[in-house]
Amino acid sequence: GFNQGGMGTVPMNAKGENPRSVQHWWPEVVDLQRLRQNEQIQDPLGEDFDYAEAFASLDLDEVKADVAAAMTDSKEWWPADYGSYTGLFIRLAWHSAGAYRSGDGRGGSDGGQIRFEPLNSWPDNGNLDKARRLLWPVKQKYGRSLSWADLIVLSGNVALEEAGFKTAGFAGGRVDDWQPDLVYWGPEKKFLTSSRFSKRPGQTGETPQELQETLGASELGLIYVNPEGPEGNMDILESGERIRTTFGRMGMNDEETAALIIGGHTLGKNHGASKKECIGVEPAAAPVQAQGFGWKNSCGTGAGPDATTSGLEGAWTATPITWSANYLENLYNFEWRETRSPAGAGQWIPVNADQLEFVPDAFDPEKFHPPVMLTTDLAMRYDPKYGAITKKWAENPELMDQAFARAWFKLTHRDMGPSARYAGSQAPAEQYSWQDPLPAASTEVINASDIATLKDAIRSSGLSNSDLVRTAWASAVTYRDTDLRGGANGSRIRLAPQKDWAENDPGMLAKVVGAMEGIAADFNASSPRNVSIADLIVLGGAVAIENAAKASGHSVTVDFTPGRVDATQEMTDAKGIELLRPAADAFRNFYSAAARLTPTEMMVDRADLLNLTVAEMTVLIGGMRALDANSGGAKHGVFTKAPGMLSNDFFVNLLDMGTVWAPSASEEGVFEGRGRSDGELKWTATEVDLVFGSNSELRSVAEVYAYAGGEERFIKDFAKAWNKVMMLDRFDVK
Ligand code: HEB
Repeated sequence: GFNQGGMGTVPMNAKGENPRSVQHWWPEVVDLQRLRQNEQIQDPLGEDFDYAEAFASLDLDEVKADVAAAMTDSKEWWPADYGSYTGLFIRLAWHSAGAYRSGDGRGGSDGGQIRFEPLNSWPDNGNLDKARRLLWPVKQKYGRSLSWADLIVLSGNVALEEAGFKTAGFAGGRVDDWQPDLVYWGPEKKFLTSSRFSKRPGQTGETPQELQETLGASELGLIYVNPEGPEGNMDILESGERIRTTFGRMGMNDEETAALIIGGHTLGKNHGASKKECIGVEPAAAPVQAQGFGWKNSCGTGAGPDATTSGLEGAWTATPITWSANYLENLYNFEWRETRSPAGAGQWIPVNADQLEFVPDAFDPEKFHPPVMLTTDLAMRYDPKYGAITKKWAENPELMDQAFARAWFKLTHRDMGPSARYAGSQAPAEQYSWQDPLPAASTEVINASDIATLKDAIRSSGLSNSDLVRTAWASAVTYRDTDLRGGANGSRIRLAPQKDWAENDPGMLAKVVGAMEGIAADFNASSPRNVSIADLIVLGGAVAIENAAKASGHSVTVDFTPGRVDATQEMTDAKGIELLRPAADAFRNFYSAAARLTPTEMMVDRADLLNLTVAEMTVLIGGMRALDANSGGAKHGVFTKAPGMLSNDFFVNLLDMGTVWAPSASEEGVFEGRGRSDGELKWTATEVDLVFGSNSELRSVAEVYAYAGGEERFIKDFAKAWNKVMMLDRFDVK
């Protein structure tokens, strides 16, 4: 592909007289912008608007009929291939979902992020600006009851269904964002400039190669891999390895990956009629009169038969708008040779192509072409592992159809979180392991007097405040607001792999869980209602915080909403859960070699995954330190003479000019605080403690909690932020 745009025009609004960020001058200062996004009110639909409810009230069949009508309503400004936007709509849905990466849950269809830069202008998303404009009449008709994010995925489903394919279903409930997510998409400064598959040090052979953790694509600006093959070399086997790595990063196995590629390329075509020089800049760089359209093609009619997107050209099957098994028939029945598209891109056609002109032209009913394959398509046959799978499907196309239905549903729904978030009447009944399923909630939830009884039982269990807080936090901190996975519900903290994570202090954890199981057994034997371990773990945290506040002379009630359930090991996908493991958790002063960023950056990243604001992050760190809740019982940052008591000592002592800080001579990553006058060692700390004194924005919030008389406010805010974290995954309650 060559659709990089970038003709060197200076965007009309870039005079360079804009304010510059702090990081422009001092790149080393931590950027809190991601958390600022969490505190802005940014929804023009109104704060009280309940999207899932609005969506559920739609007549989904009517909406689908409207999408189907738009799909065959060919516009002269972007004429439909074969009279239908089938392929375009599927590609739109796939690219909106396909930027998802399982490492941190970022990307994906939720939020409708493909509407915004950088995704809107990614080279790989060429001409998807047209696809969304074609859907605008449907979006306009349903307004706020149909989010762009839902409409984009739905359009892919409708296209598949209209083509005759039976999908697994569709769930709505994706809430639109109104600004781009701040995502680390990669280190590069320019799109499509370098491959990320660098060789390991000392490695000589061709494969395997590494891709930096959490990134999903082989080059910046692609959804996954270069269609022409690695770095444009038409190396089929190497291409197969890269497909495996990049699709693996989105949590797809070989079977799911092959099904997606085969199913996707059963329909639609490639667009590469014109030369690279014909194609204008991407939407973000286009002049205002282009009204959001990019990639203006100045050759021929610029669209229809002259359309150029990837620069590759041709269709894979004889049935580009009808579902069929023709992709695998072609892949296996023919031998393939290299050729070039009119635009000059490397692709493959059958060796006897001139005898195989059975693929219809997109516009001229008299014309026929040979089928084409991309280098990545040929990997579906020649890569030994993909080949073993696809060979079977070639003989049993209905197995491929079933695999594609499941994989497509996963692709387009996997960043929506648990099925409790699904809206509308057309979601499949089947539960999938990637949804992190939970058992049904018990109909009768524990009541206020049960909660009082259980709190007494926890109080007399002999468990320390620190252990209760540590355990509750560990159970909740796996939550990721990016793909709505993880969290305390299900109490998967009791199960492998979480129960064995070193930072969860397995011995301590087993003790707390054992005690909770005892309390639950006693209670459930004598009450008509049942309490879950998940609820008890969270309630334990609340009890500990209330106790610890009392010990410092304050009375606070931590909100508690019962109704959590306990998952079983069987319903837990251990490999999928392992992806939720925090490489660092500043709240427990934990940092591991697996961390990709500095301790402070990891803290901000985790706070962002927990949807926290700057103030919430600050108050939680201070409170957790006072509660002595560090992983492994480390004392770093526990700036108090009374650990386990809920006080604002962390802030008061951090800001005390009587302490001078210096890196420890013996322990890397640790700092020592000594009395300014006597040189006596007072405290130890890590970077994530000291940054609340060194960073000017964080210090300004730390000051609030260190004010004389600031402890009351601190405890109230801490309890509130704590409950927010405990409730992050409660999609079952409004
Ligand atoms: Fe695809 C198209 C590549 C996967 C679906 N793709 C396409 C193209 C290319 C590609 C280059 C052309 C574009 C234009 O227009 O020019 N893919 C690719 C790659 C991969 C893929 C490299 C990985 C390996 N796909 C895929 C998937 C899916 C798809 C997974 C789904 C599921 N595609 C698609 C479609 C189309 C495409 C539907 C067509 C579009 C139209 O028609 O427009």
